[in-house]
Amino acid sequence: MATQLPVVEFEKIKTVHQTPLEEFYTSGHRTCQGCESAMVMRDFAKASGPRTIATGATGCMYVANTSYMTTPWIIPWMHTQLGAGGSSAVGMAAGLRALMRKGRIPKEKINVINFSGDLGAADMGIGGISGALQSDYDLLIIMYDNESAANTDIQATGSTTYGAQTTFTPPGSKHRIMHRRWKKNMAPMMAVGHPTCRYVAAASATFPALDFLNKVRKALAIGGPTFIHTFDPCPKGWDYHPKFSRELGELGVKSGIFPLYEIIDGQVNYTYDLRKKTRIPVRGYLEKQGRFAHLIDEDVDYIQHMVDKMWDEWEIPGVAPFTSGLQIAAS
Ligand SMILES: Cc1ncc(C[n+]2csc(CCOP(=O)(O)OP(=O)(O)O)c2C)c(N)n1
Ligand code: SF4
Ligand SMILES: [Mg+2]
Repeated sequence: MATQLPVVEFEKIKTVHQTPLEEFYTSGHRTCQGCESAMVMRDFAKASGPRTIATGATGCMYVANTSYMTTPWIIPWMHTQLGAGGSSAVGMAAGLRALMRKGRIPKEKINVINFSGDLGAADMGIGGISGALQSDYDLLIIMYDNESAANTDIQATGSTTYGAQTTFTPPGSKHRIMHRRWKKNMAPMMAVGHPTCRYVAAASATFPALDFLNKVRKALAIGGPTFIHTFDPCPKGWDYHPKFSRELGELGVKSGIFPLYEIIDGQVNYTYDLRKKTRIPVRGYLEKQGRFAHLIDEDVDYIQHMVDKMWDEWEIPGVAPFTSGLQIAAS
């Protein structure tokens, strides 16, 4: 039986001035200048507050945040193996529940948050995350997506944008495009298959302001197993000057290549609703990044076509591609 915990109200942050000043991820890290994944760390810790325990799968956000004898974490933090994000969160939540049931620690809501990178979550750890989202534990899994295995020098993952140059997919004279897979649609995949998971979101740390902070709060307030996928420009892997990180996040959202939404109890709520706004051409997003420098017009047109299809033809625009139009003939 699940231990009944006191309900904690997480207030919505309505303006930038209402953002808590306290930091729980602070100096002492060695992430690159302009690293948006580091912003994701800072923001989730800020939004969730001091009664939080984090587990982090191997990746940049483990390695760059735990250089020898230094760490930016103020909240308790534990490293877990690459691909073990889901099981580490379940283990942590189960341990806390057992300690509370036995009266060893007071009954209170302690936020259990796992962060895993795109390789760690969408590829290697997808099974463990699925198991965690099918549990009845209070936990939040954040897939921070810098679109590569960044820590090991930018290898392609299932989350890398079509056409991107990575160390696994270098453009050559014979094959201009080596990465020919379309990005995995991770958040809806988690929402569709896990009825126990009442909150799933796709978020961006810096555009629009407060988007991610409030999504973390909503996930924790709704409780149970929850999942957020973030969109994290990475100056090293995407090959651009660090000063453009926020701008690239904005261009990615405004071009529609990374839709922002929440799925709460099966209801889709667009948090930057591109059904009602004019999308900017995806070219403006692609041409600012060295990883796409080898693309020619027909490649950009193809990516634009795929993004248009997502928004104009999908059953749930930008979220899910299913249609119910298929007629199966009765024999
Ligand atoms: C089982 C296992 N395989 C490979 C590695 C080597 N490795 C360490 S970090 C990493 C990349 C992780 O990529 P991602 O999850 O996207 O996080 P990022 O580095 O991009 O932050 C790899 C392949 C490992 N630590 N463990
Ligand atoms: S390589 Fe990318 S994800 Fe890793 S620390 Fe640098 S900017 Fe951040
Ligand atoms: Mg990554």
